[in-house]
Amino acid sequence: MTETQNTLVLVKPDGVARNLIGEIIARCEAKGYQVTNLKLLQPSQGLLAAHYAEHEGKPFYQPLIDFMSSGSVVAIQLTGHRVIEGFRSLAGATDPTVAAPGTIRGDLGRDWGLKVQQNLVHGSDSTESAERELALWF
Ligand code: DAT
Ligand code: MG
Repeated sequence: MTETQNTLVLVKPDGVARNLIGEIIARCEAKGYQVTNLKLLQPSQGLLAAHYAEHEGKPFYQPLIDFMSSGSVVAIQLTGHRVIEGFRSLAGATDPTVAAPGTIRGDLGRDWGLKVQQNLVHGSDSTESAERELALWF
């Protein structure tokens, strides 16, 4: 049975700065998913702290918050059957050096030797995360 599912995709500040918004959305649309909400914003510290609460206390936490507030972010609600899993597959592994070629991070990302990986996109990792994150960003 076809159940519509939503996920939160973020084009991170590195993706926006590198003019990859269109390329990233094109890959989502080419896969067959639908963009059902979208906005460009400069996220507040509060929004980012709530979004990344699970990572508080980790060594990359503050660098991650600083990086995510360093520029504009595009927030996208992406919709389709099994889109949460499907977008994670399109995005590839967290570490862009080992992310498979063919994925967004594998094709377009690299390690810049910084305290936090700049890997172009975020995608929700479960239905619970997707619902929580979409409520935060939209
Ligand atoms: P993902 O974005 O693949 O879901 P995550 O939720 O574990 O990964 O971490 C959030 C972001 O934090 C990730 O996109 C990049 C950064 N990050 C994660 N683990 C890291 C690490 N070990 N070193 C540097 N940055 C890391
Ligand atoms: Mg994550």
